[in-house]
Amino acid sequence: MVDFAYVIAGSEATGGAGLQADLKTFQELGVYGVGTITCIVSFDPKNNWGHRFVPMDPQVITDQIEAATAAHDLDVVKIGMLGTPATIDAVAEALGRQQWRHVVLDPVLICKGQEPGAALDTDTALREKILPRASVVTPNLFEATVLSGLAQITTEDELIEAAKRIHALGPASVVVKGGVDLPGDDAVDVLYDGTEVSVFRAPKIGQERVSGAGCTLAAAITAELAKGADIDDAVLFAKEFVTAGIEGRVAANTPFDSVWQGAYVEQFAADELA
Ligand code: PXL
Repeated sequence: MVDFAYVIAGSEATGGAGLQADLKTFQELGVYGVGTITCIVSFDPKNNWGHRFVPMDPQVITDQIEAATAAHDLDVVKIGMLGTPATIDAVAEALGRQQWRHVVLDPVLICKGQEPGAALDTDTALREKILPRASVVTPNLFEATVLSGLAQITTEDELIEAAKRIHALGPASVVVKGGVDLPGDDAVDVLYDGTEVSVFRAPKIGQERVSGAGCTLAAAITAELAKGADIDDAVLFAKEFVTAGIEGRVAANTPFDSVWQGAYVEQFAADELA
């Protein structure tokens, strides 16, 4: 029987990030995806592709979660962009209504186009109401800097220190992603589970950010956990999956390319045929 993976996240209208990237990842990895929309981001091509952001009515989020969790016995969920204190409250309340085997949190902090004041409230609500419920949290360099309170993160040791500080805020495991912004030739990720530190590396592919990379990594971790993998194996695999997706990225009229979630399976099929 097929395993189920659930995602509660924002819609990103170009298809590169957010719920769209999550559901594509789930499908590629052979799990049945179920999605709940928290907010809608529509980049504005007339305004330098800036973010236009509209949160869902919290009741509509609650209704979607009610429908999804009544229809299916879901126990592994990914949380992506939530958007406002009110949407965070609705999601936190719903998360508390049942037991979860895993809650994978991609702590999407600020979205351009939001008021800085509102963003601060949102960060605080995320930190207080969602982060402690996470079994895995996957901050990027910026999010790890904000959550850890470190002045900066420029080395692998600082990446590890950030992971330890974020672990102290409640989540069971922390994956801090160095990405293209951490100096060095490799894209370095650090996993800390409260006892052990594991470091994952892959050579950087260019120096440009690719849209959907963070979403895809967290979604791939979620899919692997849904299938029964342990966290170490899930992170190791997810890094391979997203690395293939970055290599196979698709160009767009936006200023950035997008991850192609089909690249891993294409590469795997090509290897099988070779
Ligand atoms: O990549 C972060 C992200 C997540 N979720 C949504 C987004 C974005 C970035 O644009 O729009 C909905």
